[in-house]
Amino acid sequence: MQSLEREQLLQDGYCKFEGILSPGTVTALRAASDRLLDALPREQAEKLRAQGSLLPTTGDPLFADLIADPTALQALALLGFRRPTFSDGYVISKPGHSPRLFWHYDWFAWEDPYSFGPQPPQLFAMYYLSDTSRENGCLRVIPGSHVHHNPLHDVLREPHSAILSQARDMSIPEFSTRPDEVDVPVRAGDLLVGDARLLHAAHANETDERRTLITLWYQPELRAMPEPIQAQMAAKVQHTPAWWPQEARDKYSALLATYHGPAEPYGRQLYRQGPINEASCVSARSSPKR
Ligand SMILES: O=C(O)CCC(=O)C(=O)O
Repeated sequence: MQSLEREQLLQDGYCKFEGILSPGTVTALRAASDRLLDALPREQAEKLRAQGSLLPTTGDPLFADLIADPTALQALALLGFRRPTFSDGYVISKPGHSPRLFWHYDWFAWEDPYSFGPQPPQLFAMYYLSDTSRENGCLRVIPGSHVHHNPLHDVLREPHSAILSQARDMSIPEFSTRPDEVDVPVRAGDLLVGDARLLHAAHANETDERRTLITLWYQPELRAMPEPIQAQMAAKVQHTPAWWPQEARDKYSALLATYHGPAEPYGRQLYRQGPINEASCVSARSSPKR
């Protein structure tokens, strides 16, 4: 029998686990994130107005505990993924009074047929360090867009390009309000798991407070994927800095995605419509609105 969360992940492309982190852990993560964010030069923050800062989680060994958090790994096991691997993680912080985050996907192996199958090839694990709402920039998603072609796919350009990150032109489709989008507000300490192929964005942060999120990327079943994808995942791994304590290095290294075969990693392949989601596009268009 599959869990309700797994059902939602496969059907909608995301699911939520409430209260995975204790308030004490959230406070400690917020302190570690604030230290990294406060050290960031102002010009760098301005370049990333829409998405906010994007700092690697290798910046503090405390993040090793989060990446290997037993309760979070149990949640992944409940989704059917008992041996996930980890590649990279980021502290993403939207400053107060920052614009919307653009619509995008975070999967880049679209020339491989595996990318059109039902299995999530890669998962985001998102932990927001404050409660989120429309006011402070909660996540927005288009349910089902991880496996169904969506009209938005036809007009999206390179995700995370400078024009998008700097939010220079808010009239482009990447910043639009979509008829099929839904808000995904969470409480600090919840774990939001999603398929890397899912179309997602975030509301503007209209408050005075920074809204910080830690995004971790896991591969639920690395060895089930074609070798060029395994190589691509291993190539994006962030390795532990030498200054981390050995215990944190060991904990982190045990989860890392590896590939030692002959295949070349795929480059950054942008979305194209595939054979499976071509068919599902028709059913998506004719299905009733949520
Ligand atoms: O800021 C968010 O809520 C989502 C961040 C995200 O998806 C990204 O920056 O790729």
